[in-house]
Amino acid sequence: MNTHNCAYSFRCGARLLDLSRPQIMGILNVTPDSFYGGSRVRSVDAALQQAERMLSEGAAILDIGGASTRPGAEEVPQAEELRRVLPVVEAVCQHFPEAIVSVDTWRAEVAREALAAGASMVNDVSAGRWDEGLLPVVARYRCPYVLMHAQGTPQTMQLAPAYSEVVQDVLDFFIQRLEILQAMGIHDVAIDPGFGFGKTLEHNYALLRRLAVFEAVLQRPLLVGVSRKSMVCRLLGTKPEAALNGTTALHVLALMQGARLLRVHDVREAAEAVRIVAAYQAPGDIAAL
Ligand code: PT1
Repeated sequence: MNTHNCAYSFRCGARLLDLSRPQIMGILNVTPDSFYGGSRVRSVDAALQQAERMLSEGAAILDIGGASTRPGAEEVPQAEELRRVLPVVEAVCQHFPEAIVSVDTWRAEVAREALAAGASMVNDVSAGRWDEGLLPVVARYRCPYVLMHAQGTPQTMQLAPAYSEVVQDVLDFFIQRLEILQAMGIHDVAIDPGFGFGKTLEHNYALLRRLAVFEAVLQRPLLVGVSRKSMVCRLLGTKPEAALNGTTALHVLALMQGARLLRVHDVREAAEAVRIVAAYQAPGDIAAL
């Protein structure tokens, strides 16, 4: 299956994010309660160390978040989210000007301040539905935007996920939201099915099985976030700490269907998966990969 060479690229501030090859977004959680402890940092210094490591291992983007959105996470007050995220965004942008910094937030004010501090992408699990001010901020900054599907909110989304047909329902959702983004002049958009956000194990695997359809229909690059999630842990009976091998297997399946961005805790392993799949798909070019 070698039909995924469409040359997407996003302008991120002064840098260009080239998506002709898959790129890696490293997860930097400035939270005390994210579901995988390995991704948490609790100081600016620790964040800078983590950032340096992820960049050296091949991350193009660092996704900085200050409020967990895993199932069951409690809502974090805006002032607290700002207090966590802003110093890290500032420090990472200052120390690593080559990095593209994305802010993982659904709040307009957090996005605005992060963009003003040097972030150049917004990753929003709410698709602009939880804070009506968010999309206008993205439009004004003309920055790339990750449009993710979620059913419900982190507090309630795993109680009773229900769809008439999950792939069709999620596709319909993206078509509707893309129309709104288009009308606002937001064009650099990555599509993310939102694995684990109001979905059963069956829903998650149904979406992964049909991933290629999303790019074919929507004509946007796909972002996939499966790193150490329950999609791996519940299937294999492991904890997030033991879910790296399963995560890599899912990354390969996603890449085979044309995923362009992997949002991951483990950058080195994800970068290896990208190279393996690239070698498989372009045998003539193996030496260059
Ligand atoms: C994601 C994502 C995200 N995931 C994007 N942003 C989280 N664009 C935070 C579980 O089932 O996939 N895409 N930001 C983390 N959220 C979850 C959800 C963590 C589900 C764990 C699970 O274990």
